[in-house]
Amino acid sequence: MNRTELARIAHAMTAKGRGILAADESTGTIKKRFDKIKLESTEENRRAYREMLFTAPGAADHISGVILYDETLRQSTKGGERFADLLTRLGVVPGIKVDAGTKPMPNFPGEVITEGLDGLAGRLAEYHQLGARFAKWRAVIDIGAGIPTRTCIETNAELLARYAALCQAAEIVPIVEPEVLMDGGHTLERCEEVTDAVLCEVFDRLFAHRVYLEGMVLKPNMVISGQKCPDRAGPAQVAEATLRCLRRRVPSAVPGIAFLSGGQSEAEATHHLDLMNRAGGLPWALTFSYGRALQASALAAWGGAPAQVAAGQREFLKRARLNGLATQGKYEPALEKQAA
Ligand code: 5MM
Repeated sequence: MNRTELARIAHAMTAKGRGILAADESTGTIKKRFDKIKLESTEENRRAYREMLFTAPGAADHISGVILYDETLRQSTKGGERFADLLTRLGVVPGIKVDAGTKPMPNFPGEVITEGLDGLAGRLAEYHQLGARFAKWRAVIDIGAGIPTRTCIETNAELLARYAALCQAAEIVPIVEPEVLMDGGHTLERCEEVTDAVLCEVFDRLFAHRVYLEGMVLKPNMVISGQKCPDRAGPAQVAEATLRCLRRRVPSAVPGIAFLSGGQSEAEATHHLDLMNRAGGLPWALTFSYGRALQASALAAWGGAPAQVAAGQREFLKRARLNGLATQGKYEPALEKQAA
């Protein structure tokens, strides 16, 4: 394992002013996104959409890395440049989603386990050759009546740690993503309790598997009320509870934390990140690794029309720029009113 190189990449991924674009929607997920704009999910449409995002002028000023899906890592621009080469040329680190999605956990109704460890060492070697320098694995923890169970938390944490160790052996920085979902009617307090337990277990297993903390990036949920909670907590409470939870559970050796947006609106996700960075005095960099909160407006503006590429890129650049400001605590909600 080349620790110096792992630490260098992890730092580059979480550098101030920049963050990560999660464009690793699997074929099923991107189809759902395209359904919303009434666009068929063909390989060419998926390629064209990703090209629109990756070639947005100026976006690389605010985007440090892009998480790709297997298909996308093998695709190229219309002009024939491989996406991984294009991103590297722009100073953006290419990454790859390596989990194989979630499956129901036998004997644990309502809970899921992430698959993808079989053959992972071989796949990582190939991905490295194709240009990927970091990877992502997402574990999903749902909150509901009687869940999550200890067994679900422990099993998912163990899988995350084994994945992270395999990545580092292949000189690939692991993004460790334990996502506590914000679906449901739970309170912020319940989300904090579950997120705390999950992060505690994840770092216990990372330690047990001797994962080099300086060479990884954590991608957690924010501590937030469930979408259907009748009395949702405000932005200041979200920022405060999230920082309290992370300070308790994330060692300072971890260079950076890149949040998922998890179903928050674009503006909400940016505002929360900004408030946390305004707090200052944090031992790790705090940035974004958003999927929907970076892409929703861009996808709608593009709509699958070649004539709308520039409009889609403007929306993407706006979100990238505002989130870049939020990593520095320099975002103002009033900036949302400015044209893309
Ligand atoms: C880009 O979305 C990813 C979805 O992957 P699947 O198709 O396998 O479900 C997802 O893992 C994403 O990287 C994170 O959840 C962050 O995205 P959001 O939209 O929550 O910011």
